[in-house]
Amino acid sequence: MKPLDVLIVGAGFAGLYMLHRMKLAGRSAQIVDESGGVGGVWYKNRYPGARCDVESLQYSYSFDNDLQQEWRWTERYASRAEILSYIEHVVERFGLRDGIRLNTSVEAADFDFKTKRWLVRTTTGEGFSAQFLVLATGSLTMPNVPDITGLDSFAGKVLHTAQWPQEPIDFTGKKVAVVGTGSTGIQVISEVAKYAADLTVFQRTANYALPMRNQPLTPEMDREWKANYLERRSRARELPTGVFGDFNDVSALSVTDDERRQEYERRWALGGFQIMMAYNDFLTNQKANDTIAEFVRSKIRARVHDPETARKLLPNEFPIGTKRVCLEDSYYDAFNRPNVHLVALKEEPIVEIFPNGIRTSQKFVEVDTFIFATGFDAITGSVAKVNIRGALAENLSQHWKGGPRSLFGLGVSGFPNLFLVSGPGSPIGRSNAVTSIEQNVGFIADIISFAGDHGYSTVEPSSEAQDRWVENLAELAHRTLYMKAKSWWNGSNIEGKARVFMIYAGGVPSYLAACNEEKDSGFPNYIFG
Ligand code: NA7
Repeated sequence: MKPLDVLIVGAGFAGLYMLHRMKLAGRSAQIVDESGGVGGVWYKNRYPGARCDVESLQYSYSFDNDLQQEWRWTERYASRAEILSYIEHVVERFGLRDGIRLNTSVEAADFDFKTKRWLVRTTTGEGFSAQFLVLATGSLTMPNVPDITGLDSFAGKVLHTAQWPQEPIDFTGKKVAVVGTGSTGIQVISEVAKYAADLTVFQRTANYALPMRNQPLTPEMDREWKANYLERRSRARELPTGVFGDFNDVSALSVTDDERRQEYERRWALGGFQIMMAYNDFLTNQKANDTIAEFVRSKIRARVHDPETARKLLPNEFPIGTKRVCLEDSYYDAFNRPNVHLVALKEEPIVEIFPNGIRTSQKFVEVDTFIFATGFDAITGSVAKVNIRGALAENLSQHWKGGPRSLFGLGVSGFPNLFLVSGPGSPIGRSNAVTSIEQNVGFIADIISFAGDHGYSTVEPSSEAQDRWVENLAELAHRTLYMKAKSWWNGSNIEGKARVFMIYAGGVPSYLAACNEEKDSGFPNYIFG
């Protein structure tokens, strides 16, 4: 077994930064990743149209000012290809390549109480003995494929957006069915609509999608951001989602209808999530939420020509923002094309899939390619297939059956020397993932150093502190409207999964304050041994 200080699982933004920090600290560290390349979620989700919905200048590392000053993004919102080039650049720039073992999955990890080390078995037969095990396995790792009667009998191609083949697929002249209209579905539909002979979209719940207004990043825009990078990064950390923007800290109900409408129009024209920052109570006050939800519906009505299709596309089953709001530039326009059709599954359910198509309660649709954009068993799904055993009788996945338990989303009582980056209970999903990752990795690096400096060989959260954190999470979520939506944030997108809001709902600043206080007071909520 190869001895290491730290074994890191996952070569996405989180794992790579963890490796960098461990190298800087002089620790022996290694990444293993099941994929054939680095990039994590960006490596796997290679469907056409894949793009990040956080602006490229923000969805990038901030830990190295030379890196952020020198890297030149070409678009306001980066495509998957550009993000992957950036990640490859980071790997080269910081000399990380040698520390990454690809095509290697962890099968089992057991904490050995005699040696106080994690003994880790991988699919390649290689074993590791590591003092610390860091799961940087991402939130959106385990694809969800619905169990539809007859799917096995389908004679054409079946694709899931997160398990896309390496070779490009030509949809020209094809009869395509897309199931799912989340962020991913909206992107893939916008793109495939341009080529398919026939595209049928199967929508279970209509979603709110705002204009992305993607555009080339001009030299002026680039210069302006870079001249203010440090202040903007720091201001972002003071805002609820950790994303820099014009956050207006007043209630939507504190202004007149006219003023509010003007403000929504102004921000609509700017694009992106700017409109979600127009007022501070969209997620806590149903009436405030109704004002913006209705504004968005009015924009959808105006975009989609056929009134019946527009009606089906109107989101009205959950408050806006209680599951990830989507961004689009041509999604609603796709439904104005003659080759694109919409099936609203709650009005017209699927009956069965046949070798050459699909029958709904109202018709038969010929299909030669199915695309499932049906999301993920998110956040906890990534640990489900790995047998991780600490001090408890059950493994981590079994331990989380009733809902995940952790302290800060970074560690679990009963699992010594195990860390998670952006685990359940952290602000992941409700924040700029890259900046949350950097902060999480920084915290983990600090606690590992603290343990080393004080001669401790083990560290884990105390069960009392963890109970308090879990209670606090539930309390924060219940002060919001988040539980009104079925989403991957609260587990209700997966049948049988515990319905628990898995994300820290108190906003980035108070999460950071809690982590900083923990560190500054010498990690009192951890047990060292
Ligand atoms: P999401 O946001 O979980 O969306 C999944 C979509 O698939 C959503 O429209 C679901 O409908 C739909 N779905 C899931 N199961 C079914 C079945 N059985 N039948 C029909 N439709 C189904 O995943 P995404 O990949 O789009 O986005 C994940 C994150 O990536 C996103 O939040 C961003 O952070 C980036 P539902 O709404 O549940 O009725």
